[in-house]
Amino acid sequence: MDGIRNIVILTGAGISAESGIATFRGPGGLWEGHRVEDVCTPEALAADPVLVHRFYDLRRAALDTVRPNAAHEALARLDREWPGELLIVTQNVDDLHERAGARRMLHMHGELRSALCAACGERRAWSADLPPGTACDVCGAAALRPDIVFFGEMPYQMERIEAALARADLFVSIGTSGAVYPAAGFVRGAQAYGAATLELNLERSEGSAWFDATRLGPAGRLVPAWVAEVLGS
Ligand code: BV8
Repeated sequence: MDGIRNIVILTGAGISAESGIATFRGPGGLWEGHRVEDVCTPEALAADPVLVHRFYDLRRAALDTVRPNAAHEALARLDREWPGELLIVTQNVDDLHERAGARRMLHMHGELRSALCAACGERRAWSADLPPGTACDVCGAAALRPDIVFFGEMPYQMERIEAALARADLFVSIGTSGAVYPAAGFVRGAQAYGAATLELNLERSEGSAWFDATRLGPAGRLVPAWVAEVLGS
């Protein structure tokens, strides 16, 4: 890890698996009987708002029953102790990174514990159920929706992510299948800027061939070991 100063880390559902949050595309990777691609779209929201709001209400409520695991704790330790630049970009909409103490992070696909007004664009913290037609307390429109980036919608903070990738000396991907873009393409972007790339995943992913190195195993074991290694360097 010599010469590493600026790190970008991408996390996916696999980092939360050992906390008891099901992944999307693993065995039985269905959410309440639905494929994420079928309910995570603006069209699904328009066609069946009750179904889509309920899909996210159930996942939001489940956050009260799970805790960060050793992988989240290790990344929070890295955040506290790493003297160089660090950005944790999560595809996950759970709040386990924050609850473990991570600060230098962002949610590129949105957050369960946030509501977005489809009319005025305001967002606010939200922990309860969010029925369709809930009124926005800023503009008054009955237009609050889950603050989630659906397929076909632009992920959040892409400029900030791209700037961090351009400065990265090391790009690490943890617990993601590499199935969803633009996140799945970050490894190529980082490499184009000269970063070293490392994948930590339970199994080979769709992007494994692009990485300089891939370590296979559960994040709860691999991530603390890697953080100890990089802090020791
Ligand atoms: C956009 C919302 C453009 C929140 C999600 C064809 C080619 C290329 C791209 C496209 C294409 N057709 C369409 C597209 C674009 C599309 C896309 O990529 N589609 C895919 C299906 C082909 N992308 C989009 O639409 C994106 N937007 O492109 O906008 C644009 C341009 C201009 C103007 C406007 C728009 C938006 C994508 C975001 C969609 N929202 N979720 C939610 O409901 O959660 S995506 C969804 O998948 C989740 O966010 C999730 O994070 C994401 C990726 O899944 P993973 O996190 O990787 O989870 P998965 O289950 O797949 O894998 C888990 C991995 O963990 C596995 O590898 C497993 O082995 C591993 N694992 C399991 N246990 C462990 C473990 N690893 C370690 N330890 C363990 N214990």
